[in-house]
Amino acid sequence: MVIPEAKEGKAEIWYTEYHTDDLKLSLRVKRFLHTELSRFQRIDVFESHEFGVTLALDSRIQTTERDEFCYHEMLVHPAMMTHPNPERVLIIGGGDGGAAREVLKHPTVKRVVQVELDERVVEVSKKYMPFLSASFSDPRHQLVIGDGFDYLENVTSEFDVVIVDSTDPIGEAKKLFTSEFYSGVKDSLREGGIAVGQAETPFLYPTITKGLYEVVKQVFSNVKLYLTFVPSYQSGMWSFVMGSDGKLEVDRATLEARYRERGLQTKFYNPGVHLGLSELPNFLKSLLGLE
Ligand code: AG3
Repeated sequence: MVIPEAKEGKAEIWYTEYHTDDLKLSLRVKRFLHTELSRFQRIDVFESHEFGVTLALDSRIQTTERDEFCYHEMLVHPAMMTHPNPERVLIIGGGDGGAAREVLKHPTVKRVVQVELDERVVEVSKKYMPFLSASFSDPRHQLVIGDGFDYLENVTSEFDVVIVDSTDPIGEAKKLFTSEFYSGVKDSLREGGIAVGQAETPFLYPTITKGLYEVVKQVFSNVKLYLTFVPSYQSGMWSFVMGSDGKLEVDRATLEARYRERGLQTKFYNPGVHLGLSELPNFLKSLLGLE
């Protein structure tokens, strides 16, 4: 129900994500849409005044109607555009459907396999976030409900791009930040394949970002950390790590040609933004030992 404004005074209901004793992130709630405890986690969907429909898992904001494009486009397109012809793509996690929607924008894609642990996230997203989950009905998309880590045990040389759209490295998602997991990801890639995973905020949690960077660096010959902005995530500064045994740099002319040929429609990503990802602020260069 919509929370009515008080006749006198101001009634305020806030959804608060806790970080440190000195930092919390709160969104004022317009109305609650859904709350449940699934087998794996607590799932909340609410409409917030600032960000619109918002999905949170175990009290951590996963995505919002207003800024989901900042995250999903930047998770998906740098890797997809670095690959000359991505046909088969694996998504691990991402049960809301936003990553799949972006992958399916590339007409080169013949098949997307998505392995999501919690079926309830998919169902809830279908109901409340159709702008993300509509891609689940694309005939090229196949949903597997299960553990991404286990799924990789039986997959060899199948995919051109693997996208890891995980929650924070807590509980079930912790193992998606390990070298055992990324070794499995590497085995699942065909020649020249590219992996990318969300790497949290290096501003607030540099050890997590650096940890994942080191893991990916250990497994692949080439590694690249890049930054984006996601206003509804703590600090707004977010990072991703790409790894490949092929090359990770693409020149402007190639990116522009691919962008045009694939007919991509995007709100955040473009070839110029992509080229800028190769540059990192000094504090991150020193965090990663790149100076
Ligand atoms: N997955 C990464 C979200 C991490 C956000 N963390 C937080 N708010 N504490 C997003 C899933 C979207 N498909």
